[in-house]
Amino acid sequence: MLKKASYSERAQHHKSEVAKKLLTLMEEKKSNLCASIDVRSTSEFLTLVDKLGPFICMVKTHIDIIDDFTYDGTILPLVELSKKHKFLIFEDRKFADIGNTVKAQYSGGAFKIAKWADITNAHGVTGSGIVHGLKQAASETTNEPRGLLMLAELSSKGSLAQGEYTQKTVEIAKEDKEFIIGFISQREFGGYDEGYDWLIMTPGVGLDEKGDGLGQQYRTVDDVFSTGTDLIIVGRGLFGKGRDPEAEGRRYQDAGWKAYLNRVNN
Ligand code: BMP
Repeated sequence: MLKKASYSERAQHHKSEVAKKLLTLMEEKKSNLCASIDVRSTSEFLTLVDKLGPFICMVKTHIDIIDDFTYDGTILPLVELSKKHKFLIFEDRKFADIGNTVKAQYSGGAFKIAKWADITNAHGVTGSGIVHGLKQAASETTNEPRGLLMLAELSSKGSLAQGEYTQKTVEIAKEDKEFIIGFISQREFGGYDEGYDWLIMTPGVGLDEKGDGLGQQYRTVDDVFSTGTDLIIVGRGLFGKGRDPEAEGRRYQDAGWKAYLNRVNN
């Protein structure tokens, strides 16, 4: 079993304002659950966010799959809900272009992600310019703190993000201790000796299914915590067909919190 400090201890020492905020909230709400609300309509999206709000520390969006998206109709109520229930917002944009292009994609277009998402993520495939482009966009768009996750590994079958690619992505993350808060990955990458306290956020988590027939691979909550996860990302396990989002929200929150306590107490 890997040993890490408690969320509240890590909040005290973290160099990133966003990471501090998130870790504090996790301890306060006793939740390391991020709900991935991948639905196509604004009303279904907001209804699910409101139902799951009490059980989660973060909402993960794919804002570009919402058919009736408008900034005022989708984003403003989402931000209101984030204040009502106290959670952070993570837009799972998976940026993957040169710095100059991602800078415009992050701050502009219809979505204006940098304005409302506390956290977003990027692939390492184009090199470290992507980090500089996103960081510039954040500072030119808002005074609110923003954080970036690097996609070091993916949950899907046959993912090419492994071995040397993953290691090189971890190297990119070392370039910025403040803006880069951690990884989307299936395990942790150490870094404590060098002064990094990366947050490990893991999708592909499910307590009932093993996969989805389209390459997704699910691991249990205990399994991902045993390899260093700090925060579990769950989508269809919470609101898929026939599921009661409130009951599942509580179930995954409890499972995540137990796995966390087990790690810090042992
Ligand atoms: P679900 O729990 O319904 O399988 O959803 C998982 C979510 O996490 C999706 O939004 C997907 O885009 C995202 N995701 C993933 O499944 N695996 C990864 O490695 C990275 C992801 O962002």
